[in-house]
Amino acid sequence: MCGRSLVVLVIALAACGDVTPEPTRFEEVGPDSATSASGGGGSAGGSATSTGGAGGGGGGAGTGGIPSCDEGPGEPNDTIDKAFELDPIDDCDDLSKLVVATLGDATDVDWYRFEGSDKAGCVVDPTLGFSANAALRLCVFFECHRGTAMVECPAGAVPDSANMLSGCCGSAPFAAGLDCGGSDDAATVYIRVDQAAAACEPYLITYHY
Ligand SMILES: [Ca+2]
Ligand SMILES: [Ca+2]
Ligand SMILES: [Ca+2]
Repeated sequence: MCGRSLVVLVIALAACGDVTPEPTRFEEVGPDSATSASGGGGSAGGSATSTGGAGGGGGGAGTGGIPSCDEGPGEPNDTIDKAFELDPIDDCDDLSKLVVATLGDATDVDWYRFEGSDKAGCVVDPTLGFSANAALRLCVFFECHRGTAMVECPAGAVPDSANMLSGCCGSAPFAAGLDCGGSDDAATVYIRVDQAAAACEPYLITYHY
């Protein structure tokens, strides 16, 4: 940058008056611009270093960060693609499905998934309940087997999305409305539990479809 502005200055000076010092000046600018190029290389090196640092941080969170209290099905289950697969259920459900697990700390995220099928004569009414001593966030996201999920979040729950899937989040039990746009409202249902207000927070989720 300094080299360039120097060139501009030199050209401006040259334009203003005598032309004699011109060749000598350009000899000086050469090494200067080389220096600024090597400065650019240095800044590229800096960004490579910061990328390396971010990678290291991810590794630490993935493996070393699981507290010993963090018990539950499928741990580590901190991303949607690592969601623990629960037994499939249909919409003639008996309300007896539950998951018992623990949020290890404020950074722990627990993902679960199940297949919900739509049978004639029963109602698709995906409902999540939970009990825990401290506050946490409970979310549900839907992937319709056919069609696009139209999700309705009841009062107290807010619309949210994960991995392009629509859903709802709440800090109290809620029943989401789901419509896949056709006669079959079968869907893969993803449940996410996170944002524990306390470390080593045990919780119990009930769910039905
Ligand atoms: Ca049902
Ligand atoms: Ca957990
Ligand atoms: Ca987890």
